Formats: sequence, C-alpha cells, structure tokens
Amino acid sequence: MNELDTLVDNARAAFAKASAPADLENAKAQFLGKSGRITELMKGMAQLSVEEKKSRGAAINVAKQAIEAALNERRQQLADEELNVQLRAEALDVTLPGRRRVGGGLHPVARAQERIEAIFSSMGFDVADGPEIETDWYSFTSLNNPPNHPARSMQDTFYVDMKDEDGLLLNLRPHTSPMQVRYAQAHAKKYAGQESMPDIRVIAPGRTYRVDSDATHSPMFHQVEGLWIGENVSFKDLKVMYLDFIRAFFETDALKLRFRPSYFPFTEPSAEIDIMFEHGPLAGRWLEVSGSGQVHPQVVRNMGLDPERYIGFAFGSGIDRLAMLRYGVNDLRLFFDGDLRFLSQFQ
Ligand code: 2NL
Repeated sequence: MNELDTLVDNARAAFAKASAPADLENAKAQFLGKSGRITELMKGMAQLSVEEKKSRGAAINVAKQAIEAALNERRQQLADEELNVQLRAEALDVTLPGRRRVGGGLHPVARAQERIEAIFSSMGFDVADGPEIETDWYSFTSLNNPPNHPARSMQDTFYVDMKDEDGLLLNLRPHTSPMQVRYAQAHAKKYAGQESMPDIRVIAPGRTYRVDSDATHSPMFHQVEGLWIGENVSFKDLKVMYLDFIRAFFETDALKLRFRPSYFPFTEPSAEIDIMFEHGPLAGRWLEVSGSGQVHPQVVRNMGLDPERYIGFAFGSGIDRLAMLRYGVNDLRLFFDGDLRFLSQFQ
C-alpha cells in the first residue's frame, strides 16, 4: 500500500474514532488543516520537476478528496446519531394511561343551599339573589329597626367607607331580608293599580355578615329567608310550609316542629322554630333552626303594600347551621378553614 493510501486509511480511522463533532473537527485539522498532512505533502513538492509535480499533485488531490469524502460521511453519521438520540429521548409512549384530574366538588354549605333552593322551588317559591352591600334603609329602616337599635352599631354590623343618597354609610347586609324587601317592592310596583296581585312567595338565600367570631359564629355566614304575602295567608300556612321544607331537607318525616314565642322588630307576633328528631344521634333534643313571624304592618307598608289588605309571614334560617345538622359537623369553623381533608369527605 502506498503512502497516500495509508494516509487516507489513517484519516478514515481517526474520523471513525471521533465520537463527537468537536473531536471530528480536531481530527480534520490533522489531515486537512493549514499545517495538516495534506498541506505538508503539497509543500514537499517544491523540488520536483514540472512533470513530476503534475502526477504527484494529481495523486495528492485524489487522496485529499477521499479524506474530504470520509470527513463528510462521518459528519453526517454523527449528525444522524445525535438526531436519533434526541428522537429517542422525546419519544411518546402512547400506551401510557392518561393523567386523572383531581375531582372537585361543591362545598357542603353550597350543597345545602342548593337543596334548600330546590325544595322551595318545588313548593312554588321564587329564588331571589341581590346585593351584599346594602343601604341603611334596606338593611334596617325598612325592617322597622328603630334609629338607635343595637344591630345598627359598629360592634354588630360591618360598614363600607362609602355613603348612600341619604348620606349614610353602606353596610354588608347582616341578613338577606333587604333582598326580600327589594323583591316585594318590585312585585307591588308590577301589579300597582290592578284589581288583585298574585301572592309573593320568595326565598332569599346567600352570604350575610356580622361582627362576630367564635366556634358557633363566623363573620361571614349564610342565611335563607322566606317571605309569603297575600290577602289570605296565615300562621298555619307558615307552619305547614316550614314543616314540609324541613322534612324534605332532612329526608325524614320523623321530626316534630315547635313554635316558641320570640321578638323581632320586623315581625309581630314572632316565634322561634325548633325541631326535634325522633331517631338518630340528635334525637330527643329541641334544636333551634329558624326565626319567624307575621310581617310587621310597617314593613308591609315599606314594601309598597297596604297592610290593611295584605298580610305576610316570614322566616329566617342559618344555612350553615342546617348544613351542620344535616352532615353532622360540630364546629362551624370547619366550613371556612378550607382544609381539603374535611371538604373532600363531602364528594
Ligand atoms: C333569625 C331571624 C327572621 C325574618 C327573619 C323577615 C323578612 C322580611 C320581613 C319580615 Cl322581608 N321578616 N325575616 C322574620 C323573622 C325572623 O330571622 O334569627 N334568623 C336566623
């Protein structure tokens, strides 16, 4: 084998040994670089005759082209290998099982509220929803609260640093009654001047706020109030309606209802509603579940209705408390801590 063939073989071997593009470029310099073997051979032709230069030059060129071809081949090989490594690394296993989404669900208080809405809807009640930031008139005056009533105080009600048209601070509604007054006003206006008006049957569920915080009180809580106003509505209707509701809510007829005299400025007479389960862990104890009463004539007037003609009954229950009784929760704060160990039990 002549010297040039050996040189080409050596170059091929050196390129084959290079396992990365940088190694290959180093190997290239040894053969094709400025002071590489080919350049050296070219320089070595200086003393040769013109004839000899011609044939020697041609032979060196053949060797140079063979080395360049070997270099390009190896470059392509390395590039292919690199691509294959990358493709293997990025390969998708389409047979892998999909990632499951963590299941969410409704908060127990929201579930209780949805049950309440469904039950009252089935009994022909509208569900009304409205502002949580209220005026002094809707939260207090319209409900017959005297101007100096303690409920109006900063110790009991949250105020917003913004005034209404009367120059009074807006409040975070301490009950959902304002929404019922708004609903009743709209109803009265709609039928004003007509011979008769269909009964007002509405519930107002939602968030309410009071300055209060302990194991049984949260500064934000949920209330549902119900209102039924017509020309011929009585305490009997309230009692039957509430008994139907509470039996549907707890899914049992084995419970008793009791009305206990009480006082609210917006109803006269007023009563607390207690229930007693006949079976189960809560059996045998009277549990207070609602306030209620005949809507005070002044409140009927504030709704835009004639209290000589229209009479009404109302109740107000805590949704959080109903949810606690239904789901057997003993501390109200669990509802508002956002602890998934607690919340996920309801899914
Ligand atoms: C309570 C007391 C009650 C009402 C709410 C009401 C609403 C209007 C007019 C008259 Cl628009 N009354 N609501 C009546 C009696 C009691 O709730 O302590 N609930 C937890």
